[in-house]
Amino acid sequence: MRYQAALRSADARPLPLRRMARKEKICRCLEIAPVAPRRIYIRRRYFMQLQRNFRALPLINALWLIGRGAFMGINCTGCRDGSDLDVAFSMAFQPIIDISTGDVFAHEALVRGLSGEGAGHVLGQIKDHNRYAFDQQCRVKAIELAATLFDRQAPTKLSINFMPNAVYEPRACIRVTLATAMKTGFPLDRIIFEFTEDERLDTAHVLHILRTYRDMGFKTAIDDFGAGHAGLALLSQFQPDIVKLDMELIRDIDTNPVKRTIVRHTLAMLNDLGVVPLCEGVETTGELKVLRDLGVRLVQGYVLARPTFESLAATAELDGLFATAA
Ligand SMILES: [Ca+2]
Repeated sequence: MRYQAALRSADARPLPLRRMARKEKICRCLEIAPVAPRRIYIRRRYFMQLQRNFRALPLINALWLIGRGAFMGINCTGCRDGSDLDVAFSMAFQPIIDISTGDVFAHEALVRGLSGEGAGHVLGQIKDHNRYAFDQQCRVKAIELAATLFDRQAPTKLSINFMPNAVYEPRACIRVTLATAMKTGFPLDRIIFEFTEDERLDTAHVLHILRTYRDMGFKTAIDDFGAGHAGLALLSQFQPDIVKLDMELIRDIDTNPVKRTIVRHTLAMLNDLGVVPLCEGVETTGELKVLRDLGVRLVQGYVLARPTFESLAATAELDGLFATAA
Protein backbone atom coordinates (compact mmCIF):
# COMPACT_ATOMS: atom_id res chain seq x y z
CA MET A 1 0.00 0.00 0.00
CA ARG A 2 2.90 2.32 0.71
CA TYR A 3 3.91 2.20 -2.92
CA GLN A 4 0.39 2.82 -4.15
CA ALA A 5 0.07 5.76 -1.79
CA ALA A 6 3.34 7.13 -3.12
CA LEU A 7 2.05 6.87 -6.65
CA ARG A 8 -1.27 8.50 -5.82
CA SER A 9 0.46 11.44 -4.20
CA ALA A 10 2.69 11.84 -7.22
CA ASP A 11 3.85 15.22 -8.32
CA ALA A 12 1.25 17.22 -10.18
CA ARG A 13 3.97 18.51 -12.42
CA PRO A 14 4.36 16.83 -15.84
CA LEU A 15 7.69 15.37 -16.80
CA PRO A 16 9.73 17.07 -19.54
CA LEU A 17 9.03 15.70 -23.01
CA ARG A 18 12.48 14.17 -23.31
CA ARG A 19 11.65 11.95 -20.34
CA MET A 20 8.27 10.86 -21.59
CA ALA A 21 9.58 7.69 -23.21
CA ARG A 22 11.18 6.60 -19.97
CA LYS A 23 8.05 7.46 -18.03
CA GLU A 24 5.87 5.48 -20.40
CA LYS A 25 8.20 2.52 -20.01
CA ILE A 26 7.84 2.74 -16.24
CA CYS A 27 4.08 2.96 -16.61
CA ARG A 28 4.06 -0.15 -18.75
CA CYS A 29 6.16 -1.99 -16.16
CA LEU A 30 3.80 -0.90 -13.42
CA GLU A 31 0.80 -1.93 -15.48
CA ILE A 32 -0.66 1.53 -15.18
CA ALA A 33 -3.32 2.04 -17.81
CA PRO A 34 -1.59 3.69 -20.77
CA VAL A 35 -4.74 5.57 -21.83
CA ALA A 36 -3.51 8.98 -20.81
CA PRO A 37 0.21 8.82 -20.06
CA ARG A 38 0.53 12.59 -19.76
CA ARG A 39 -1.89 12.56 -16.85
CA ILE A 40 0.09 10.00 -14.91
CA TYR A 41 2.74 11.74 -12.88
CA ILE A 42 5.33 9.74 -11.11
CA ARG A 43 7.27 10.96 -8.18
CA ARG A 44 10.64 10.74 -9.85
CA ARG A 45 12.63 11.30 -6.72
CA TYR A 46 10.92 8.36 -5.07
CA PHE A 47 11.75 5.99 -7.90
CA MET A 48 15.27 7.29 -8.24
CA GLN A 49 15.79 6.57 -4.57
CA LEU A 50 14.54 3.01 -5.02
CA GLN A 51 16.69 2.55 -8.09
CA ARG A 52 19.75 3.80 -6.23
CA ASN A 53 19.06 1.41 -3.39
CA PHE A 54 18.30 -1.68 -5.41
CA ARG A 55 19.68 -0.90 -8.86
CA ALA A 56 16.70 -2.58 -10.46
CA LEU A 57 13.49 -1.31 -11.95
CA PRO A 58 12.12 -4.88 -11.91
CA LEU A 59 12.13 -4.78 -8.12
CA ILE A 60 9.93 -1.70 -8.15
CA ASN A 61 7.67 -3.44 -10.63
CA ALA A 62 7.51 -6.50 -8.42
CA LEU A 63 6.67 -4.47 -5.34
CA TRP A 64 3.90 -2.75 -7.23
CA LEU A 65 2.42 -6.04 -8.36
CA ILE A 66 2.55 -7.40 -4.84
CA GLY A 67 1.01 -4.26 -3.41
CA ARG A 68 -1.71 -4.46 -6.01
CA GLY A 69 -2.20 -8.14 -5.19
CA ALA A 70 -2.64 -7.30 -1.52
CA PHE A 71 -5.02 -4.49 -2.42
CA MET A 72 -7.04 -6.90 -4.51
CA GLY A 73 -7.28 -9.26 -1.58
CA ILE A 74 -4.86 -11.81 -3.01
CA ASN A 75 -3.59 -13.60 0.02
CA CYS A 76 -3.76 -17.04 1.53
CA THR A 77 -3.51 -18.64 4.90
CA GLY A 78 -0.54 -20.69 3.75
CA CYS A 79 1.58 -17.59 3.18
CA ARG A 80 4.33 -18.21 5.69
CA ASP A 81 8.06 -17.81 5.29
CA GLY A 82 8.81 -21.50 5.63
CA SER A 83 10.78 -20.95 8.83
CA ASP A 84 8.79 -23.74 10.51
CA LEU A 85 10.13 -26.31 8.04
CA ASP A 86 10.90 -29.65 9.68
CA VAL A 87 13.59 -30.66 7.16
CA ALA A 88 17.18 -29.41 7.45
CA PHE A 89 19.02 -28.83 4.19
CA SER A 90 21.50 -26.64 2.37
CA MET A 91 22.56 -25.95 -1.21
CA ALA A 92 25.25 -26.85 -3.71
CA PHE A 93 25.94 -24.77 -6.81
CA GLN A 94 26.70 -25.98 -10.32
CA PRO A 95 27.90 -23.49 -12.93
CA ILE A 96 26.30 -22.94 -16.30
CA ILE A 97 29.05 -21.95 -18.70
CA ASP A 98 28.89 -19.87 -21.84
CA ILE A 99 31.30 -21.97 -23.91
CA SER A 100 31.62 -19.26 -26.54
CA THR A 101 33.42 -17.05 -24.00
CA GLY A 102 34.30 -19.39 -21.13
CA ASP A 103 32.40 -17.14 -18.73
CA VAL A 104 30.09 -18.43 -16.04
CA PHE A 105 26.57 -17.45 -17.11
CA ALA A 106 24.83 -18.67 -13.96
CA HIS A 107 24.99 -21.05 -11.03
CA GLU A 108 22.10 -23.43 -10.42
CA ALA A 109 21.25 -23.92 -6.76
CA LEU A 110 20.75 -27.62 -6.00
CA VAL A 111 19.33 -28.91 -2.73
CA ARG A 112 21.61 -31.01 -0.51
CA GLY A 113 21.60 -32.45 3.01
CA LEU A 114 23.42 -30.55 5.74
CA SER A 115 26.47 -32.79 5.27
CA GLY A 116 26.29 -32.66 1.49
CA GLU A 117 23.98 -35.66 1.05
CA GLY A 118 22.32 -35.91 -2.38
CA ALA A 119 19.05 -34.25 -3.32
CA GLY A 120 17.13 -37.51 -2.90
CA HIS A 121 17.98 -37.54 0.82
CA VAL A 122 16.17 -34.22 1.25
CA LEU A 123 13.41 -34.55 -1.33
CA GLY A 124 12.36 -37.89 0.18
CA GLN A 125 11.28 -35.99 3.28
CA ILE A 126 9.09 -33.53 1.38
CA LYS A 127 5.40 -34.33 1.67
CA ASP A 128 2.22 -32.38 1.16
CA HIS A 129 2.35 -30.85 4.64
CA ASN A 130 5.80 -29.28 4.22
CA ARG A 131 6.02 -28.71 0.46
CA TYR A 132 5.16 -25.02 0.64
CA ALA A 133 7.59 -24.30 3.47
CA PHE A 134 10.32 -26.26 1.67
CA ASP A 135 9.85 -24.35 -1.58
CA GLN A 136 9.97 -21.04 0.29
CA GLN A 137 13.10 -22.01 2.22
CA CYS A 138 14.84 -23.25 -0.95
CA ARG A 139 14.53 -19.76 -2.38
CA VAL A 140 15.70 -18.11 0.82
CA LYS A 141 18.75 -20.36 1.18
CA ALA A 142 19.72 -20.06 -2.46
CA ILE A 143 19.56 -16.27 -2.44
CA GLU A 144 21.27 -15.90 0.94
CA LEU A 145 24.14 -18.17 -0.10
CA ALA A 146 24.44 -16.56 -3.53
CA ALA A 147 24.57 -13.12 -1.95
CA THR A 148 27.63 -14.17 0.05
CA LEU A 149 29.35 -16.26 -2.65
CA PHE A 150 28.72 -14.39 -5.90
CA ASP A 151 30.87 -11.60 -7.20
CA ARG A 152 28.62 -8.54 -6.90
CA GLN A 153 30.30 -6.86 -9.84
CA ALA A 154 29.83 -9.79 -12.24
CA PRO A 155 26.50 -10.32 -14.05
CA THR A 156 26.38 -14.01 -13.05
CA LYS A 157 22.83 -15.22 -12.51
CA LEU A 158 21.34 -17.51 -9.89
CA SER A 159 19.06 -20.29 -11.11
CA ILE A 160 16.50 -21.58 -8.60
CA ASN A 161 14.29 -24.63 -9.10
CA PHE A 162 10.78 -23.95 -7.92
CA MET A 163 7.83 -26.24 -7.34
CA PRO A 164 4.69 -24.97 -9.12
CA ASN A 165 2.50 -27.12 -6.92
CA ALA A 166 3.85 -25.23 -3.89
CA VAL A 167 2.69 -21.89 -5.26
CA TYR A 168 -0.91 -21.03 -4.46
CA GLU A 169 -0.95 -17.50 -5.79
CA PRO A 170 2.31 -16.26 -7.37
CA ARG A 171 2.00 -12.66 -6.18
CA ALA A 172 1.39 -13.70 -2.61
CA CYS A 173 3.89 -16.57 -2.54
CA ILE A 174 6.76 -14.46 -3.88
CA ARG A 175 6.90 -12.12 -0.90
CA VAL A 176 9.54 -14.06 1.02
CA THR A 177 11.71 -14.30 -2.09
CA LEU A 178 11.52 -10.54 -2.60
CA ALA A 179 12.15 -9.81 1.05
CA THR A 180 15.26 -12.01 0.95
CA ALA A 181 16.50 -10.35 -2.24
CA MET A 182 15.99 -6.91 -0.73
CA LYS A 183 17.65 -7.88 2.54
CA THR A 184 20.70 -9.28 0.80
CA GLY A 185 20.74 -6.74 -2.05
CA PHE A 186 20.57 -9.47 -4.68
CA PRO A 187 19.14 -8.06 -7.96
CA LEU A 188 15.91 -9.66 -9.16
CA ASP A 189 16.94 -9.65 -12.81
CA ARG A 190 19.81 -11.97 -11.88
CA ILE A 191 17.40 -14.64 -10.62
CA ILE A 192 16.19 -17.37 -12.98
CA PHE A 193 13.26 -19.54 -11.94
CA GLU A 194 13.36 -22.93 -13.61
CA PHE A 195 10.75 -25.64 -13.31
CA THR A 196 9.75 -28.98 -14.76
CA GLU A 197 6.29 -29.55 -16.09
CA ASP A 198 4.49 -32.39 -14.39
CA GLU A 199 1.42 -34.35 -15.39
CA ARG A 200 -0.24 -33.48 -12.08
CA LEU A 201 0.06 -29.76 -12.72
CA ASP A 202 -2.68 -27.53 -14.01
CA THR A 203 -1.18 -25.90 -17.11
CA ALA A 204 -3.22 -22.73 -16.61
CA HIS A 205 -1.78 -22.43 -13.08
CA VAL A 206 1.78 -22.92 -14.36
CA LEU A 207 1.29 -20.30 -17.06
CA HIS A 208 -0.10 -17.85 -14.50
CA ILE A 209 3.01 -18.33 -12.33
CA LEU A 210 5.43 -17.96 -15.23
CA ARG A 211 3.77 -14.84 -16.61
CA THR A 212 3.62 -13.25 -13.18
CA TYR A 213 7.30 -13.98 -12.52
CA ARG A 214 8.23 -12.54 -15.89
CA ASP A 215 6.21 -9.39 -15.16
CA MET A 216 8.11 -9.09 -11.89
CA GLY A 217 11.43 -9.03 -13.71
CA PHE A 218 12.62 -12.57 -13.05
CA LYS A 219 14.06 -14.76 -15.80
CA THR A 220 12.22 -18.00 -16.51
CA ALA A 221 13.37 -21.39 -17.77
CA ILE A 222 11.66 -24.65 -18.68
CA ASP A 223 13.75 -27.47 -17.23
CA ASP A 224 14.15 -31.03 -18.57
CA PHE A 225 12.75 -30.05 -21.97
CA GLY A 226 12.08 -33.12 -24.07
CA ALA A 227 11.61 -35.44 -21.12
CA GLY A 228 8.30 -36.57 -19.70
CA HIS A 229 5.67 -33.87 -19.88
CA ALA A 230 8.02 -30.94 -20.38
CA GLY A 231 7.51 -30.34 -24.04
CA LEU A 232 6.08 -28.51 -26.96
CA ALA A 233 2.56 -27.89 -25.64
CA LEU A 234 3.79 -25.65 -22.85
CA LEU A 235 6.32 -23.96 -25.12
CA SER A 236 3.55 -23.13 -27.57
CA GLN A 237 1.78 -21.17 -24.83
CA PHE A 238 4.74 -19.61 -23.09
CA GLN A 239 8.19 -18.83 -24.42
CA PRO A 240 10.57 -18.52 -21.48
CA ASP A 241 13.97 -16.85 -21.55
CA ILE A 242 15.71 -20.23 -21.49
CA VAL A 243 14.89 -23.84 -22.34
CA LYS A 244 17.07 -26.50 -20.74
CA LEU A 245 17.36 -29.52 -23.01
CA ASP A 246 17.09 -32.68 -20.98
CA MET A 247 20.22 -34.72 -20.42
CA GLU A 248 18.67 -37.75 -22.10
CA LEU A 249 18.81 -35.89 -25.41
CA ILE A 250 22.43 -34.95 -24.77
CA ARG A 251 23.74 -38.32 -23.61
CA ASP A 252 25.92 -39.91 -26.33
CA ILE A 253 24.89 -37.25 -28.85
CA ASP A 254 28.36 -37.60 -30.36
CA THR A 255 27.67 -41.19 -31.35
CA ASN A 256 23.90 -41.09 -31.86
CA PRO A 257 22.82 -39.47 -35.16
CA VAL A 258 19.12 -39.55 -34.19
CA LYS A 259 19.76 -37.41 -31.11
CA ARG A 260 21.92 -35.05 -33.14
CA THR A 261 19.04 -34.54 -35.59
CA ILE A 262 16.51 -33.98 -32.80
CA VAL A 263 18.75 -31.51 -30.99
CA ARG A 264 19.72 -29.66 -34.16
CA HIS A 265 16.08 -29.05 -35.10
CA THR A 266 15.15 -28.20 -31.51
CA LEU A 267 17.88 -25.56 -31.48
CA ALA A 268 16.60 -24.11 -34.76
CA MET A 269 13.06 -23.96 -33.37
CA LEU A 270 14.21 -22.23 -30.17
CA ASN A 271 16.24 -19.79 -32.21
CA ASP A 272 13.14 -18.90 -34.27
CA LEU A 273 11.18 -18.37 -31.05
CA GLY A 274 13.87 -16.18 -29.51
CA VAL A 275 14.45 -18.61 -26.66
CA VAL A 276 17.99 -19.33 -25.46
CA PRO A 277 18.84 -23.06 -25.39
CA LEU A 278 20.83 -24.53 -22.54
CA CYS A 279 22.16 -28.10 -22.69
CA GLU A 280 22.38 -29.83 -19.32
CA GLY A 281 23.91 -33.12 -18.29
CA VAL A 282 26.93 -32.85 -20.59
CA GLU A 283 29.43 -35.44 -19.39
CA THR A 284 32.04 -36.01 -22.09
CA THR A 285 34.25 -33.86 -24.27
CA GLY A 286 32.73 -35.64 -27.30
CA GLU A 287 29.24 -34.41 -26.34
CA LEU A 288 30.61 -30.95 -25.61
CA LYS A 289 32.31 -30.73 -28.99
CA VAL A 290 29.14 -31.71 -30.89
CA LEU A 291 27.08 -29.15 -28.99
CA ARG A 292 29.63 -26.47 -29.66
CA ASP A 293 29.57 -27.34 -33.36
CA LEU A 294 25.76 -27.09 -33.30
CA GLY A 295 26.10 -23.54 -32.01
CA VAL A 296 25.09 -24.14 -28.39
CA ARG A 297 26.49 -21.51 -26.04
CA LEU A 298 25.11 -22.38 -22.59
CA VAL A 299 26.22 -25.72 -21.20
CA GLN A 300 25.95 -27.39 -17.80
CA GLY A 301 27.33 -30.76 -16.80
CA TYR A 302 29.97 -32.83 -15.08
CA VAL A 303 32.39 -32.40 -17.98
CA LEU A 304 32.60 -28.71 -17.05
CA ALA A 305 32.04 -28.74 -13.32
CA ARG A 306 30.26 -30.79 -10.68
CA PRO A 307 28.06 -29.16 -8.06
CA THR A 308 30.05 -27.91 -5.09
CA PHE A 309 28.55 -27.80 -1.61
CA GLU A 310 27.91 -24.29 -0.27
CA SER A 311 30.57 -22.92 -2.61
CA LEU A 312 31.20 -22.06 -6.25
CA ALA A 313 33.21 -24.33 -8.53
CA ALA A 314 36.65 -23.15 -9.56
CA THR A 315 36.31 -22.55 -13.28
CA ALA A 316 39.91 -21.58 -14.02
CA GLU A 317 40.66 -25.19 -14.97
CA LEU A 318 38.12 -25.04 -17.80
CA ASP A 319 40.67 -23.63 -20.23
CA GLY A 320 42.34 -26.99 -20.62
CA LEU A 321 38.99 -28.66 -21.18
CA PHE A 322 38.02 -26.30 -23.98
CA ALA A 323 41.38 -26.91 -25.56
CA THR A 324 40.64 -30.66 -25.45
CA ALA A 325 37.24 -30.18 -27.03
CA ALA A 326 38.57 -27.89 -29.75
CA1 LIG B 1 17.01 -27.85 -12.73
